[in-house]
Amino acid sequence: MIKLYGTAMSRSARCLWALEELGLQYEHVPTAVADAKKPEHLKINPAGHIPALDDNGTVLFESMAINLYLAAKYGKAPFWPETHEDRGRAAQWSFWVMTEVEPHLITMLRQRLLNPPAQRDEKAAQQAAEALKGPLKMLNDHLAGREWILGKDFTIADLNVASVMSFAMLVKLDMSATPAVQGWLQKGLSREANKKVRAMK
Ligand SMILES: N[C@@H](CCC(=O)N[C@@H](CS)C(=O)NCC(=O)O)C(=O)O
Repeated sequence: MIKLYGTAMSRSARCLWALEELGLQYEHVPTAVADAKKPEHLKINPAGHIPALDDNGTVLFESMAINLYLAAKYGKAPFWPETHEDRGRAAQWSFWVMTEVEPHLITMLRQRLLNPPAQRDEKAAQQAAEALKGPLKMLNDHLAGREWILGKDFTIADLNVASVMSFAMLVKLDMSATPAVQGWLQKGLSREANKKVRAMK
């Protein structure tokens, strides 16, 4: 049995989305963010974070690694691309969004939503929004003339990038200067598999 640890109100949502897109049977253990450092969870993920995956004894952490693993093991083309070149591109976009986009969106989340109101710093949120302009423009240029990141089909690259970019909706990031990103994100997040995850605990 596949087990996915982590509440859907966290980065675990992206792995739940991948499991749903792949149509896999799995058990969802909605470990809370606050429980990620508890001894029982540290046995599963010594890094003390959610999500974590247990695929019949193969235990993995890091959301993007989990998703690339699931897609490679259980996915078919086009979701898991057929060629090594497109698989490389899927990894590229996944690492890009994790390293160049997610840290700024997390800053915005903290400063606009997660921190107690008295500890929020709107200036830091605005600096993060400013830092996102370059990456967003780059993605916008890439999407021009393409339906999805790798071309005409929705793939694991779209899922991984859109799952991070979904934080932009929560923090009300102004994306009006990047309409291709806006349209692509709406389309990706409207998929049934993602809507199902959004209704989970
Ligand atoms: N890079 C990791 C980050 C995981 C992460 O920081 N998860 C947060 C929840 S979204 C967490 O576990 N926080 C609890 C803690 O750090 O104690 C991934 O993508 O899986």
